[in-house]
Amino acid sequence: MPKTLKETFAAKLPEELLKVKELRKNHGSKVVGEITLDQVYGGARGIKSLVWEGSVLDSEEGIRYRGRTIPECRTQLPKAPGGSEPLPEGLFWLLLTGEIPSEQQVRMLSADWAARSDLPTYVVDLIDRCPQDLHPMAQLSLAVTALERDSSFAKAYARGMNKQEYWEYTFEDSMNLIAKLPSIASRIYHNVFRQGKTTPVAVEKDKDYAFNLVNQLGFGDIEDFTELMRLYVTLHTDHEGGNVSAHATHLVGSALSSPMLSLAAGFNGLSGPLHGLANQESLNWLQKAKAAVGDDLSDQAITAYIRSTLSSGQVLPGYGHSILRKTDPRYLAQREFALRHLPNDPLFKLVSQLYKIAPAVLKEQGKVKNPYPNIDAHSGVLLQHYGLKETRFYTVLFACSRALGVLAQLIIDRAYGFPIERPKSYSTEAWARMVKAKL
Ligand code: CMX
Repeated sequence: MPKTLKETFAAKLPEELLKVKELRKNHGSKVVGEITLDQVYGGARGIKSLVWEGSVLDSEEGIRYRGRTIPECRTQLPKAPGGSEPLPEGLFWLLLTGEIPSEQQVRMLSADWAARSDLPTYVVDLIDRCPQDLHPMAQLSLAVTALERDSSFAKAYARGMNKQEYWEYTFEDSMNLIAKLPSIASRIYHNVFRQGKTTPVAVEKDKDYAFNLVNQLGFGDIEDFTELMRLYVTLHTDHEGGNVSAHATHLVGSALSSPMLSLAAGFNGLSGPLHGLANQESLNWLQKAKAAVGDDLSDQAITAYIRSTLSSGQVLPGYGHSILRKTDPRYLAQREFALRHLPNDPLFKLVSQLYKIAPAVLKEQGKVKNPYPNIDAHSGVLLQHYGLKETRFYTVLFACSRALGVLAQLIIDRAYGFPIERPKSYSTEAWARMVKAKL
């Protein structure tokens, strides 16, 4: 019998802990950077202050998961029988352990998640009582917060557990959370967009995470949609530690709040339009653009429409990034999928034309540091192609994926015994004194 994920992580942990111990013992007092006042006032951009094992983002190349690029992950991670896109289960395994799992190990993880997927009645009732006009992300956050009642970490802490055990309870809670997300997400979807007239079908215990997500939403008969969701969930998991959802989960987790409360904090951050909500905003924008230009996808018509958005003081959703300075490879992976599966979709044609035109128009402004598309410029077009057209739901799908990355790191945080976070702050007067400025 091959090792389970928990056994694999536990087996590697002593070696990993020793590496960190030696690194800090021998180099702990070395200087690793300096900061400017502009960085302090500029959203801490570029300040090196976080440890994040699963992925590192290079401004030119994009994300690498445990050293592997997206194209490498797409070929190396195990697939579903007959499928060609990677299974997100494999990426979760890679993020947590640094190892590519075998097919058998991935099947074991799919089965483990499916077995943990049932929702407690009080969570179902809570979701069902939400008003339909409460944003699906707020409903998701409520449901995840409510799962706190069943947190094994919180219960063990209340009993008085040993610090060495923190990660094991965090692992169990994280596995339960990830497993339940498709059932929560699809319940919200049926309530809000099908007026509660339909309910999600049961999780199929012998199927993978992405299949169950698509199937519970009601699209299980579209095979290509399941393949898309395998890719989609894999691509949205992790984008190193400083983005809002990752950092919020990690920060709240550092107070030893349960994985439920930590993840809910991350989801609340993901709900912002400058972060995860950009996928909703992006498709809304594309639909408005299509309504305005009709079939005229000429360079002139598209340029004029982008300019009208920018001149009204709005951002172009799906473009720009705090760290990336090139086209997001996650965008390119989705583009490749679209070229293969939906080359003639009218909105995909618009997205392609935008990819050609928008960077130059954004550059005209003279202030945008990265005029190229990010992941959110593409995802909505793929979802709407397969019939999932409710843009208000899109960030929930992002969340079902992002949970994998931030919870993998939360388990690592607890295993490494990271302390509560407490950066130093100063008033403007105090900063001014520090740089010897007169106010
Ligand atoms: N459209 C219009 N203006 C933009 C822009 C865009 N897509 N991207 C950046 N800018 C503007 C900024 O608003 C800022 O203007 P001000 O100086 O007037 O405030 C200026 O260009 C400089 O910004 P920047 O340094 O290039 O970018 P930031 O690191 O400050 O912000 C981001 C990054 C993603 C918030 C920004 O590019 C943006 O708002 N993009 C649109 C929303 C979006 O796609 N978000 C998703 C990002 C991916 C994710 O987190 O999921």
